[in-house]
Amino acid sequence: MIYVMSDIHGNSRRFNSIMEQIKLKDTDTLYILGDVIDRYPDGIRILRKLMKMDNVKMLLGNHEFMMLKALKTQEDDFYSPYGGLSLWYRNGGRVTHNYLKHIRKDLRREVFRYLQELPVNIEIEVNDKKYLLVHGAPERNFRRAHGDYETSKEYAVWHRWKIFEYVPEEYTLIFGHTPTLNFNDVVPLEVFFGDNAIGIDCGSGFGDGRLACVRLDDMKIFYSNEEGENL
Ligand SMILES: [Mn+2]
Repeated sequence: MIYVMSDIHGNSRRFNSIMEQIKLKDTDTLYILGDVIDRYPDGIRILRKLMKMDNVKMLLGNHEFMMLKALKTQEDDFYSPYGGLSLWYRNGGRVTHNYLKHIRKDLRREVFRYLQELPVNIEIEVNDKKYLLVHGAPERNFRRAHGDYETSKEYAVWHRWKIFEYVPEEYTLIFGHTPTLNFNDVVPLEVFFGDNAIGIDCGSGFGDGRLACVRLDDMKIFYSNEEGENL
């Protein structure tokens, strides 16, 4: 089975709730569309768990991108920011940074090395259907974009794909990054299904959000169990 999840944002309670429900097998694959870290405090812990799982494939999110940019990754000057620290902190990065300061240097380096290698888009096929997995937007749309981004990588992790924007022929886009309340005005947030796009960020990084996971084989959706939801 193929599962897709995004924007966990350090929330281990929600992450564990999904993992208990999907009971991932060695033969399954779980795609994580970035933004494992920041906002809630357990991002690095979850990330290290995911790194050890052979059946997990991850995309870089803008939060991991921000972290890499904000911190020098070479051991000698790990703590010296070379720009972007304030941006990262404004976006919930302080808890992640504090956690990183208290783990072993070699573990930090492992995390950075892993993140630096991550792709920003992945194409997959499930049941003869093609999917383009992205955090923010298809990297190949970069040329069509104006302004704001220096590289296609930066564009792919930061840009918020909009419903009228291009999706490559024959593909269904699966994206995180932009909470689905921008597409579906429902409470609690739900996975959004458009004509050729599926939005799966249900706001796990926020108090009133939840974490979603889609099983592409049969489009079954799993949501984190939230306290008080049955009241
Ligand atoms: Mn994001």
